[in-house]
Amino acid sequence: MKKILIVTSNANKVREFKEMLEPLGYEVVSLRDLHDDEDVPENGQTFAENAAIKAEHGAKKYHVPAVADDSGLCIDAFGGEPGIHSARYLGHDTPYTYKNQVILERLKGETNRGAEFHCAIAFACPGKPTEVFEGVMRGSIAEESRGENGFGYDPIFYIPEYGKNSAECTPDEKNAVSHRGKAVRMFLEYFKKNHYAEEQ
Ligand code: ITT
Repeated sequence: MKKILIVTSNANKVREFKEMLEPLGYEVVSLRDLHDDEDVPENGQTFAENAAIKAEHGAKKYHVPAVADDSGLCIDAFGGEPGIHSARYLGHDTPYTYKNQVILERLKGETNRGAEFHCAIAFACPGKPTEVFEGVMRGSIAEESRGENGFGYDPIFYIPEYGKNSAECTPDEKNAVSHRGKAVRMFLEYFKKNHYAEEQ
């Protein structure tokens, strides 16, 4: 089994990485599996910088190649916010039902509802330059929250390709078009091309 360390404590990200990587024969190990709850300071200015900070931290700490994901929702009418602050927006531990409700309230009557999810995946290998792969999913903020799947802002994110909100999509539907799905596929191509995919 080929192991990939994902430097995240977000269980939903882990689930999505597993959905995409396990069928290809990879074993996904996360900080949760290592009982590591250290909070890595994300003080970068971009998704790519923050992903690199997290991946390099993990690679250095565990002396293995490590992957990290930094992602978020950018809303046009909010000038791209919450963006890299998506996890902390309205409070880190605030339930997403509340965060999503606040966003819908703030956009009431707003016709400019464009938005996009961004994902930067960084791959840090000890002794080598860090590589970053970025994916974007363009859509809009729905008029109402719908769906039980996914996580975070998925219930209020409308995906035009499917004509429904992200949380109404099956995991396969979401992963096929999502910011994370696109970045994971770019990462995998690089990973295989550079022969990292050997047994570890
Ligand atoms: P780690 O840093 O430990 O990976 P985190 O949750 O703090 O976990 P981020 O700083 O990258 O991760 O914040 C990402 C936030 O963006 C996440 O908590 C969600 O609120 C939102 N987000 C990212 N991808 C999403 C997706 O696919 N669907 C819904 N919301 C998403």
